[in-house]
Amino acid sequence: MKFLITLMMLMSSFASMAHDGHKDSLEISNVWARETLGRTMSAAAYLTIKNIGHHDDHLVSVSSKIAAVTEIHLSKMENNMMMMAPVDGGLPLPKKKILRLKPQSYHIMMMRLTKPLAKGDVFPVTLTFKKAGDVEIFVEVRGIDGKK
Ligand SMILES: [Cu+2]
Repeated sequence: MKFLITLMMLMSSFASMAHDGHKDSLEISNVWARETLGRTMSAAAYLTIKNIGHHDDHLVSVSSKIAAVTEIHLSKMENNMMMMAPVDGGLPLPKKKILRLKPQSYHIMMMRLTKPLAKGDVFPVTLTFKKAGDVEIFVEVRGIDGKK
């Protein structure tokens, strides 16, 4: 009986993996993060989310197991310095609209990483949407120049 429950849990996790990057209402692409250099123990992840559903949605929160803290951040120039801060309340994603998390703009911030990120690594991040619920995505780590 115990074995059966474990097997069912496994199967349900495979089912959610099959949905990677694509819940019916969302099209997720260009998912990547920059490798970390030296002793840097924080990293940003980027992606493009298109709402192809019939309803407005909202990216409520993000989480990952590779960092102690994972937050939605916004970078912006202030007094000629690049500053970043957590975004309160998440990000709206109206139907037919595209949300781009990209360098010098919105990003997923991971702080106090459990280990450095090396080019070629892949790690999961969970996005939580108001309508679409939890969506697991797999982030590809690229070089410091943003190239594969
Ligand atoms: Cu940040």
